[in-house]
Amino acid sequence: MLRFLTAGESHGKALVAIIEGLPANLEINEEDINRQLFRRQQGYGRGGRMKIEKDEVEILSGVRKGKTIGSPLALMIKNLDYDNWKDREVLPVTKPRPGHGDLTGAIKYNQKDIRNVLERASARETAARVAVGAVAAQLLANFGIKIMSHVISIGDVSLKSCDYSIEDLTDADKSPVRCIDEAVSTRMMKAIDEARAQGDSLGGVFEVVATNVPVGLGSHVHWDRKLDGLIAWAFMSIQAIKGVEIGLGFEAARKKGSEVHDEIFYEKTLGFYRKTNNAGGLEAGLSNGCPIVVRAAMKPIPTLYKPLRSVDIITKEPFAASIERSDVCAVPAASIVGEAALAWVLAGAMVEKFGGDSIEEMRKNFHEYNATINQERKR
Ligand code: EPS
Repeated sequence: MLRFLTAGESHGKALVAIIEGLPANLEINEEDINRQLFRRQQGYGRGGRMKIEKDEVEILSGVRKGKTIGSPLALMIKNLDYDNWKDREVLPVTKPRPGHGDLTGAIKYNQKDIRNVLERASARETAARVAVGAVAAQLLANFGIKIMSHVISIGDVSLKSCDYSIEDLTDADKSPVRCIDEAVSTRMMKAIDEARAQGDSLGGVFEVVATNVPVGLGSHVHWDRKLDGLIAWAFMSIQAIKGVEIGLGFEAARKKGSEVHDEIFYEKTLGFYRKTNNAGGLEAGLSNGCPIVVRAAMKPIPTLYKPLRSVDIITKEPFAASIERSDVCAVPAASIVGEAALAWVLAGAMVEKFGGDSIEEMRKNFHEYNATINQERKR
């Protein structure tokens, strides 16, 4: 079983992650982890904090001579902003911001200083998840599985669903908003500028796609083994995500069954195949061999320059929340976190299915499974 934990507060010393259950002899490319961390820090609409941080991973354990050794991998990303905070007098925060975990976290954990909640609830934690996801993606690369993402909409500016193919997604990083259509990108940036000028924020939708996923990851037999359920969980757990769709998603509910289900065809050279992928690569909680397609909706960032009404937790006096700095839009960054989420779930499913204590053992099991499937379908 593959599992991970993260620790660290937004303005604490560092973020750390521990990954347990990786096969030994997996090559770990530190530069690539840093490349993913860099990608998460990009995106039009970020605030002042991203000018301070330059996320870089330090691998503390579990790797020797560039390869995993079977023991837990510990990763650390320093918070450069820590140095600006450590000698500062930090006053207690008593004014909860609507849309954050401030009020409910303070009630639940019996805190009189909201900082004890907001520091951990912060989306800063997603840097650790991206580092973990980058390791997962390196495992998946051994089996030809590739993960990509792009931004579909920001505010009310949206790409049309028929406007792109999976091959186009490799271009997403060229756009400051990670949208593959140049004209739509420009309109998205304009929308962000307008929101910034109004002291407001914007959410949006991003899509993550995994290709070359083998048939049969996950399982139909039990609720907590269903791969679509695990994917939805991972995405919903990303800060500010309010909705997840797989394949046609909510659109499927508006169509007839005959328009939704992907018909099955067979040819000796190809085996079983589909001409459509409305299921988004998942049927009954199992991967069906088609690309896995996940979309997630991110709410607008709740820290606003435009004051929202709230109530002080100590004095109970009403006030209008105002802030020092904030991102206006973090949907492009969230799409990179989404890649990490999908990489993580698929890596877990691969380890569960193909097991093995070393990558060699895992590869052998994978090839044997594929050989069996190929033999069966050519019968
Ligand atoms: C965040 C608030 C901002 C963001 C932060 C998430 O930080 P600060 O309060 O320091 O201005 O920049 O995101 C990151 C630091 C990051 O690395 O993504 C929040 O409240 O969630």
